[in-house]
Amino acid sequence: MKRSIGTIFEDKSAALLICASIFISVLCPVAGSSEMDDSNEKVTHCGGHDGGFNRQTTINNNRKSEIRDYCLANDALGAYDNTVSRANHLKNMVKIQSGKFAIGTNDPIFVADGEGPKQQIYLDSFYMDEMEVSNSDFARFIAATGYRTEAEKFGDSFVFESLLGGNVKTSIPLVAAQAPWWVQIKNASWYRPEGLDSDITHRMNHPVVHVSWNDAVAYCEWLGKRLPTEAEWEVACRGGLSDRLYPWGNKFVPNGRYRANTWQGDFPTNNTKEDGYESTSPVTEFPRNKYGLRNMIGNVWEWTFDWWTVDVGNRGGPTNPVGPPDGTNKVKKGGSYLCHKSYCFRYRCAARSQNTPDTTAGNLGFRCALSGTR
Ligand SMILES: *[C@@H]1O[C@H](CO)[C@@H](O)[C@H](O)[C@H]1NC(C)=O
Ligand SMILES: *[C@@H]1O[C@H](CO)[C@@H](O)[C@H](O)[C@H]1NC(C)=O
Ligand SMILES: [Ca+2]
Ligand SMILES: [Ca+2]
Repeated sequence: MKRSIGTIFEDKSAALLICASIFISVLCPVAGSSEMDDSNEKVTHCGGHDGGFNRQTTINNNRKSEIRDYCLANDALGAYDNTVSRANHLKNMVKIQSGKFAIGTNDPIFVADGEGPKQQIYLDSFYMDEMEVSNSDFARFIAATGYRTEAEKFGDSFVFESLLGGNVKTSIPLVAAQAPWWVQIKNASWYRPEGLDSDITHRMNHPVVHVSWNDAVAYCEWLGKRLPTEAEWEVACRGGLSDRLYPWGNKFVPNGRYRANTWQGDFPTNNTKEDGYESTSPVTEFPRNKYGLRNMIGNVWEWTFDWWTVDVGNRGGPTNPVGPPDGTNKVKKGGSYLCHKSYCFRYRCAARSQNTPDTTAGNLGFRCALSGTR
């Protein structure tokens, strides 16, 4: 496998520690989850899903029992109810009714990305997670399955340099001359986002990062869900508005109030954090769009189902498009906390970028979707 280091940048073209995390997420079900729980009317078809465990064969059973032993010893899994947890995940979704939608734009900022032209499409109804998948959500998945992420298997992942502690910084090779702020950090993974001396204890309600496309698919399948297609993602992002840059309109900071976590200041040296965050923010932060979705742009990039192509004619047609039949990279959408207007103005609904499915980085996460009729 060859990871696409080259495209993780906001690019110029424009099991003890694990268990500690799980332990925390289980015992203290996350700031923000009370808010997540108030949405129970929105999903009407919650019962009867059965197909959540397709990836069972990928699970490392030894590790699974290790985690269980440890957690049981610490009475963590005692408080953990897998059924309830999965039902809650299904509740935290909104339904987007079938219909005709426009995606893409006739005013592309990055023409080479295939942002345009605008296309008319039809989508069947689907459900979309209201929020990015959080560390707490992901910890439950690991606790229940023992799944081992690709970053853990590779033994490293990509981290934005200024988020690293001083000791780590001095001993690491830069990833690429044209984007020296990305560094490949040994042992960086979802529960140690900046490497061995980091943890997620104080960010259980932040989006999970350092998860590959394959990891994202495994998580969604565990819940009987799937990744959204690019078209679904973009329709969800637009929140029922047409021809707008952002999920709420065209003005990035309406009434002086930030609605997304991106980069303010000078990239990559001076993050002035006017939106309140240097790195990730809680998945519950920032207002919802009209569909009830948060952080469709900013915070973390989100994997979609589709293979990447810039050719609009090869994205699966006008009805429930699922992208080209094959490819090398998967489409990611929405931009991240590292996106600055001068450098990566990709925190727009029409914007798109790509990575190979095994790529992981500290600004790349996901949310899940579900077909409306199954
Ligand atoms: C760090 O990753 C290496 C593989 O690159 C692995 O051999 C080692 O056990 C890991 N260390 C810890 C503490 O997880
Ligand atoms: C960062 O930018 C702000 C706003 O332009 C400025 O006031 C501040 O001095 C800068 N900080 C550094 C370290 O350059
Ligand atoms: Ca920010
Ligand atoms: Ca996002």
